[in-house]
Amino acid sequence: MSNLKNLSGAIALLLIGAACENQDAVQTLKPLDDSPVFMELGRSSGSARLAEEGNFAVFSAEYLTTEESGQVGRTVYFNNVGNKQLSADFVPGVSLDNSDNISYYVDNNRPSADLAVSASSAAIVRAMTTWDNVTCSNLGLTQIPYNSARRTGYVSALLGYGGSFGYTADVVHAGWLPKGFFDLLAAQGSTFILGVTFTITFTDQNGNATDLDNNGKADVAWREIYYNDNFTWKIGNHYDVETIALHEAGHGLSQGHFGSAFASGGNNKLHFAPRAVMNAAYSGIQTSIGETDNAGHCSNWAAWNNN
Ligand SMILES: [Ca+2]
Ligand SMILES: [Ca+2]
Ligand SMILES: [Zn+2]
Repeated sequence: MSNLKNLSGAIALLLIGAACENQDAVQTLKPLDDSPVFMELGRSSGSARLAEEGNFAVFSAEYLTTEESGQVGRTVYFNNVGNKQLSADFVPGVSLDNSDNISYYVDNNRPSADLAVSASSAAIVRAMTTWDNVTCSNLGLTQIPYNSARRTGYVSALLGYGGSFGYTADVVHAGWLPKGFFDLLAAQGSTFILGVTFTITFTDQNGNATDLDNNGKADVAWREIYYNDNFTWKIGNHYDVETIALHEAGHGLSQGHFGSAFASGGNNKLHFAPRAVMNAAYSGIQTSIGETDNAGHCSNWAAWNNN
C-alpha cells in the first residue's frame, strides 16, 4: 500500500513537473496540506443574541488563498460536526424562499475600497451567469434585486461586523469586509485569504444540523460569500473580482475545492493539478468553467428539479 502511494505520488510529481516551465523547480515541489480544520466560532454571549440567531448554525467555511502566500485554501468546520456529516447540500422542496429555484443576492452595502460598486457587482453577476449557463443543470437562478435597506450577513453579525440573522437568498454575496474578519478564520488569515464562503444549515431543537432528506448531508439554509478588502481588487487584472466570485459561487452552489496543490521550494509558488476554478488558491484570471468544474457542478445539480 505505501509503495503504491509512493508510486502514485511520484507519477503526480512527474506530471506536475512536465507542466512547469522551470525544471529546477521539479525536485522541490511538495504537496500542500489542505486537510480540514475544526474550530469553535467565536461569538458574543447572551440569550437575546442566541435567540436572534434562529434555527440556523454556521456549519463550515471554505476559503481561497493567494498564490504567492504558499498557503492553500482550507475547509473549516464549526461546532458539533466532528462526528456528523462533513458535507452539506441544498434540499429539494426545502428552501426559505419557497422555491427550488436558486436565488442569489449581491449586497452593495459593503463595497470594496478599490472599485465602484456597480463594477464589482456586475462582475459578480457575470460569475453567477457563468454557472447558470452550464448546460447539465437547470438552477432557475434568480437574482433578488438590491435593496439598500436590507442587511445581509449572518456570519458577519455573529462576529461583530454588522449584518442580520435573517434570510435574504440561497446564495448571498455579502460584500467586502476588513482584515480583522479574516484573521478570525486562520492565524494571519487577512494576509492570504481572498474570499470565503460560509455554509449555514438548518438546525434541530438541539442545535444540530438537520438532514431532512436523509442523504447523509447537512441541509443548507443558505450560503454567504465575503471578500477581503485587505487586498486590492480589480476588474480584468489581479485580484480579479469575477475570477474570485466564480470560485466562491462554486462553493455557493455546493462544490468543494478540487485539484492537488503543490508548492515549489524557492518562492512558494503554487501549482495545481488539474488547474480549475475550484482550485484552493488563486492562480490568475479564470472566468470560464473547466472540465472538472463542470463535472463537479453536474454531479450536484444535473438531477435538481426546479419545476
Ligand atoms: Ca430557493
Ligand atoms: Ca440532507
Ligand atoms: Zn474556495
